[in-house]
Amino acid sequence: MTAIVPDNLYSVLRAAFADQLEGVFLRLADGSVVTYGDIDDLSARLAAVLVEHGVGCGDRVVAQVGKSPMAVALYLGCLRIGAVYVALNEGYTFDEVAYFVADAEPRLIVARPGVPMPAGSTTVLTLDDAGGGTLADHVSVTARRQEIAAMGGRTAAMLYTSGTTGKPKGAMLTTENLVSNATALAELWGFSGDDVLLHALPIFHVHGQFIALHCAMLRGCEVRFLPRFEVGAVRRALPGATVMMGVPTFYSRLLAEPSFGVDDCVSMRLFISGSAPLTESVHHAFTARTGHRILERYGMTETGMITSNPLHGERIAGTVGYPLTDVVIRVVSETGDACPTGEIGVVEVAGPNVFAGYWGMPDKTAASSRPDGFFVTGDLGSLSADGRLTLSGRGTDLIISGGLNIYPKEIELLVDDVPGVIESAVIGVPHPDLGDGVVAVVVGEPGHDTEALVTAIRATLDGHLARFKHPKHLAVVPDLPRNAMGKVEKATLRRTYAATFTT
Ligand code: MLC
Ligand code: AMP
Repeated sequence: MTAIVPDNLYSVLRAAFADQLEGVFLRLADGSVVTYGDIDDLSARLAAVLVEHGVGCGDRVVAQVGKSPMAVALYLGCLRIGAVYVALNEGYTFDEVAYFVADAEPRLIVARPGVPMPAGSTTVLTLDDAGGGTLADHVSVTARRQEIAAMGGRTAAMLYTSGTTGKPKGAMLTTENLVSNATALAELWGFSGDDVLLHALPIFHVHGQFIALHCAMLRGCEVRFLPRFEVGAVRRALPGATVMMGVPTFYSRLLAEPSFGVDDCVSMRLFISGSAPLTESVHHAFTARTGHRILERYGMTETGMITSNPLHGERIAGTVGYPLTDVVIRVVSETGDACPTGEIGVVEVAGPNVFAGYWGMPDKTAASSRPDGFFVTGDLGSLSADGRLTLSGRGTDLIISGGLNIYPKEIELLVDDVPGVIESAVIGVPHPDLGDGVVAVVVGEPGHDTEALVTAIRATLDGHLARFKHPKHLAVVPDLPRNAMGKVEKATLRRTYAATFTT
């Protein structure tokens, strides 16, 4: 039976925390708190400010802002009026933001003060990391807007995700996607009103914004809201916390502290990891040091969470567990047939968590799904006899660095344009801190000055490409390895540069 999903995500969250209005929602690093009642009031005022600025149901609001209670309230304010919240990575450059703005055609942009925006005639309001700026100025003089939009927009939020060859695509996430996923996870991971969630993730991605915040709001529990992941701050916030969600880098960085251990984790009941592969060695080292078995789960922007290791039962290192409630997965071969148990193929997924499509790109939407509705993740994996999924890489060249996706093509196109470069190949190789580290292998024109070429490449990337995507190592070589078809052999390059960051 199909569940009836309310139209408005905020009304679902509001109903869940309705008896917690006096309770703490966000506890900031300086000890100040924002209660559920405060956020309800603030998001209502923000909804009014949005309406005053002409934002209506279905309109996009682009936000490239820091992590603050006001940023959370902005998201919730959008939900209240059915506007589509589009969060952008804070590190994106003007050029990158220009693409997103041109594509999303927002009614309103909210950005940090002093950061130039490619806005054209679109209104820009500012929001600094402390919650100040012109957005806050409007909020302070605007009356609370009482009603929640009766009809939420079908798309609640849109997050951009890149492809191997093409431009980034806006993944449209509906109320049903987000409600079904959060409800399943809050249940599966045993969230209760007594939990205290340690939140050190950015809030411009599925992980920190939807998974973490929705789980907390559905149970009305406290969130220790840190501006970013910093080991010292996280260790100070751990006592009293019960759950932490993180990318694998969080765990390897904690382990890199010799004094980190059992005493840090006395109040914790659950450490969750995802967004990138958690190595078996980190999983085991964490257990040895703290007694906690990290619970690894798997997801992506277009689908939210897909599988999870169990809360009770065996959490197996190197596996990502079983499909969530109402989610169906299958592993198929190149011919589209289901793979036998244990055989590696492409992971496909169907369920209420699967997105509505790519914004304005029906062809790309169609190309990403099968006629029977299954979404093709592009991840490779295999299923055990009892339905447990083990991932084994991707069918594409995607690099995942510190939980952030980086597409080689985007970097190669920029590098290839630098005068003096003949061609380039960008790869990800093991990095002890970030999982994958980006390496650019470049062929220069005959007679080039290597140092000058490297400087020119770095200068080109500056300003065009968010810093986290910049190659951590740049090698200039006479030629690239190719197969008989003339295609660059990235597997060979990955082997050649495998030890770049580990020795
Ligand atoms: C920052 N830098 C990175 C980086 N993060 N470089 C490569 N990979 C990264 N992930 C660079 C900066 O550009 C800067 O470069 C330098 O490192 C220092 O910046 P910083 O801001 O001080 O970095 P740090 O705080 O150390 O951040 C690392 C991190 C952070 C791992 C803590 O990236 C992070 O919080 N990652 C989580 C990402 C996330 O939430 N992913 C979920 C996606 S959703 P320079 O050159 O300027 O010095 C998803 C679905 C799912 O995938 O399943 O969840
Ligand atoms: P994104 O497009 O940013 O949502 O990234 C989604 C991708 O992250 C997935 O397609 C996977 O390749 C990867 N991913 C997420 N969780 C895990 C995990 N637990 N293990 C391995 N890869 C993961």
